Amino acid sequence: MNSLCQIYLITPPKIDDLDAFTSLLDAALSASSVACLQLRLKNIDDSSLIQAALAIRPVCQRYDTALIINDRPDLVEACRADGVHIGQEDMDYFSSRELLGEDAIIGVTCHNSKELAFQAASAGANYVAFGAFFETSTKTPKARAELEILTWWNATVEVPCVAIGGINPSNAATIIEAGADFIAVSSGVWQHPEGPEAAVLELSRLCSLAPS
Ligand code: TZP
Ligand code: MG
Repeated sequence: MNSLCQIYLITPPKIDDLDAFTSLLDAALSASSVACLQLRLKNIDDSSLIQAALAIRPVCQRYDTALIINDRPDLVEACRADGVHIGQEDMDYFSSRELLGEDAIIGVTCHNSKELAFQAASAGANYVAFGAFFETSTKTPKARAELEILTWWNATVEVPCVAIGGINPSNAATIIEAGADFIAVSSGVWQHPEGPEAAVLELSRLCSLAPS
């Protein structure tokens, strides 16, 4: 069954001021419904990551946004998060599931690979992530993905797919129309010239125009 595409927000790679960020996040989440927030911080020690998660968690709860920790199934419990996003080089799906239990959300990076996505979905992943769809300065992506994989996945498999990589309000329409269940966006929100709130609002309008 077709359903509306949803927003999957990713934090900036670095948060200098947690108080300022939680306010900014509050404004962004207040603009429109955001399904998930992925805490994706690079070059950070475990205790600072946990501290950031615990500061962000109440804001996510206020707006009914699931908190997902990037890369680190082992820190999900300490972060009191809802789940984890694992890459192909992180703890594997089965070990992550065993650690976190049936209720946790576990998403898996699958680049542009139908095979990796089938493996993850049949193992029980809650979502598979494809990307990068566009140029991005947030990460040096391991692969570039084509729109076709979203359309094919949407028509073939029930497990939702997340599209990631360089998505912003100016290019999201093609991704949504191709069949993404979620659009994962970082810089397109945090670096939007009119601010994160405007970006989230614009993305949610695009989501409501085109059922995926
Ligand atoms: N994986 C592929 S591209 C990417 C990740 C985590 C970065 C997403 O950030 P942005 O700024 O939305 O391109
Ligand atoms: Mg990763």
